Amino acid sequence: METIRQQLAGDLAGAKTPQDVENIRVKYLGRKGIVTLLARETDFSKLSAEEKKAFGGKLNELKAFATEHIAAAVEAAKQSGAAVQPQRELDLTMPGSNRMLGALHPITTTQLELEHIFQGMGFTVLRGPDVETEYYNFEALNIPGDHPARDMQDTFWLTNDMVLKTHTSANQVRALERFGAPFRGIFPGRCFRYEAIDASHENTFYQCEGVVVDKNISVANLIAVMKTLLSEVFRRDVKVRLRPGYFPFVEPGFELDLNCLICGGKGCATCGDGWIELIPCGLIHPRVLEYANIDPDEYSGFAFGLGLTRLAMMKYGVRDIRLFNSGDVRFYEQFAVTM
Ligand code: FA5
Repeated sequence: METIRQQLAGDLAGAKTPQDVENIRVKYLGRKGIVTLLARETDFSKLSAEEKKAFGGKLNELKAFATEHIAAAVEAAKQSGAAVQPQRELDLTMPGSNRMLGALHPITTTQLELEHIFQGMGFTVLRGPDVETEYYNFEALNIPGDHPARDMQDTFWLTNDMVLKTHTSANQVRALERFGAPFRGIFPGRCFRYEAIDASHENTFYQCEGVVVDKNISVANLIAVMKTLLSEVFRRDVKVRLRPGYFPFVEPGFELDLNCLICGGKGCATCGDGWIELIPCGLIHPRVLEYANIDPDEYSGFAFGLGLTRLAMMKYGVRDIRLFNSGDVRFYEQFAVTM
């Protein structure tokens, strides 16, 4: 009986729910419960008067112990049950459960915006491959194998002599070969360079190339398109500067720099001297048109290679380019746009 008493106390201590307590009650005091059977199945006729008295007394004690402790546990379970009860009721004033929605990455948002702006100016949007031939990435852009300009873009070479596209200019001749002249198109895409990474340089970043080929295209057309682009993206006055720039696939070539919108042009860790190199551009070199089977005596064109990731930095005030590829949801959540 002492063993039964200890076992019962242990079971009650482990009971967590009203149902647990009910199961214990049945186990000990139910019709076939341990205590019930002990009383029913003991053959009292075989016991002496003193044994009957001693055994009966202990049995009654055990029954009382079981009844009392189980009743207390039932009460306790009821009380805790009562406490949780209201939470199960339907509360119509509760806000609905919040579903987490995916959102567009700020670079994607910027890219879609650019596509929209350029489509409004009659440009076709095209995509080129990330893994590119040496021919389209360099040769067809007037950068032969021994040309020092190859050093301007540290490149990831694959074992099959292909490269991870170092710039979206690699799409220029591909597109012109396919569509011929006249042509107006942009090619947003990912670029890869073996770079020393810092606040404004990544090894994987986005550019948006633009190409216009038609009769009598001049620098004036190029500047008009750049102005429209910048006013539509920023929707306020921004300061830019145009300076000569060298790229073998344009002649003349320019660098269009944006006055840094993070420091207001004072100079900071993002821009260095107050200016961000944003859109190199120029008139397409006649030799590139020839590579694309377009007669440079009949047609001329301009091209630009906008730093899309840097544009997103300026647009959203992101000081460090590394945040874009960081995978840190806390960063992305700040720009959440769902479409
Ligand atoms: C080029 O890639 C040329 N293909 C651009 C061009 C196109 C010139 C058409 C003339 C005509 P550049 O290496 O400067 O040029 O890169 C262009 C832009 O991409 C830079 O101004 C900058 O905004 C961005 N960029 C370049 N390297 C990185 C980098 N490591 N991380 C982030 N952005 C970069």
